[in-house]
Amino acid sequence: MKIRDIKVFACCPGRNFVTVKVITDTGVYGLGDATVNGREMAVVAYLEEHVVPCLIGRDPQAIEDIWQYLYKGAYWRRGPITMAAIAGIDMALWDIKGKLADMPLYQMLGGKSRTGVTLYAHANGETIGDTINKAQSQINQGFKAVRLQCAVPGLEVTYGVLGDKKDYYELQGNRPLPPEEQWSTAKYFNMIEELFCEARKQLGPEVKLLHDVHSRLTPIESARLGKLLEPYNLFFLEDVCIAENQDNLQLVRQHTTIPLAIGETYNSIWDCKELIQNQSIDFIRTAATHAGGITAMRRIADFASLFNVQTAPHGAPDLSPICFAAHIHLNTWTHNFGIQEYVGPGNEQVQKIFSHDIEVKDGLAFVSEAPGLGVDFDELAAEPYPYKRSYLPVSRLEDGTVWNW
Ligand code: GCO
Ligand code: MG
Repeated sequence: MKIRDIKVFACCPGRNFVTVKVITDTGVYGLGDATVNGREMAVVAYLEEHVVPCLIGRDPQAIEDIWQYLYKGAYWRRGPITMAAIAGIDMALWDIKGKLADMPLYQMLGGKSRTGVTLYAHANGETIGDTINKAQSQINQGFKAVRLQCAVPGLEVTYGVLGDKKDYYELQGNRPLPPEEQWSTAKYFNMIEELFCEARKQLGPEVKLLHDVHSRLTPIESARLGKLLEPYNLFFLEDVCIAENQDNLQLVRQHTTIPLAIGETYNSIWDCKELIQNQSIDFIRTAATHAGGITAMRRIADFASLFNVQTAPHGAPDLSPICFAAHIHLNTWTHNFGIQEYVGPGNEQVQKIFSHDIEVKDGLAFVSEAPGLGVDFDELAAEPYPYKRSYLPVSRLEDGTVWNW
């Protein structure tokens, strides 16, 4: 069996997605997600110019060999663009293998460790009251875990809050130049404790509460936040500070018992090796699309299991449903799985272009029994929605200094 062709699609059904389709000489094909938000066309060029020509004629069943060929063979290792390109191919090859074996991916990984995958929903509001009401409505729909994000009084926009936009697509899908947003750590600290204090009071002790700091704090500020929020029993605190220097999280750890989650931007096991082996985190948030595919996620999950670290894959709207499907398979198999982020099924166009039968009920996702990943891509339905340049925002402190967005 040989790879006959590889097609790379960039479409924008509300926001941009890069989709890889590996086609074999028998007609069986596989799909992968290779989307890097705000840098989509770099991955398309990397794939079309540097990867596709090397793979035509190869055996699509040699997944590990192709992964190593693209990783070690390129000399230039790691980095978001390289690893998303590898991920797109890797997912598609696992999809093909599943179709050939007539088995869903989770079965090939080792079978089920659980029946349903626990999801956390988002609640974001303009005020504390508004955020808690939205969390309540997610709980009413059956979610047992909710991430709370609230606008910071005194700042025009806040990460994770919609403002006047109707959904994440309108918020993130059409920004031909990067908007600039202000950040103030002092203003954030004036709001954040009250949000969780009120949420616990009003939502009760059972619901799992989560929060994403989106890397805005320094390590010592992160430690302070952890201590402040400890009484409200968070399930995890995400991206509390940057960990380019992996010791940062060790410093936070020395001061607080709040569970820590990090890793959505990591592109390889090397970015989280020390975080995991030093047990300076509790949840690793790598995504199949950004960390090198299913082959790499499997390795990270097994390594993390040695150190009591659980997986909590990234599930933002800039990961396509192909990545979501891969995560649901991985999460169904991974024994040390923790929780999956979930922002809903996507808009009508997304659902039409990427079809699957993953069932979401009472805050759990149930894996597809279809062979491979169990998701399809409708090329014709994607055609009316071509790629549109769109950026993530850039953050500045009130004095104009560029800060982490
Ligand atoms: C999350 C993330 C996202 C990112 C986005 C950037 O936890 O869901 O932080 O919202 O901002 O994926 O591309
Ligand atoms: Mg995040």
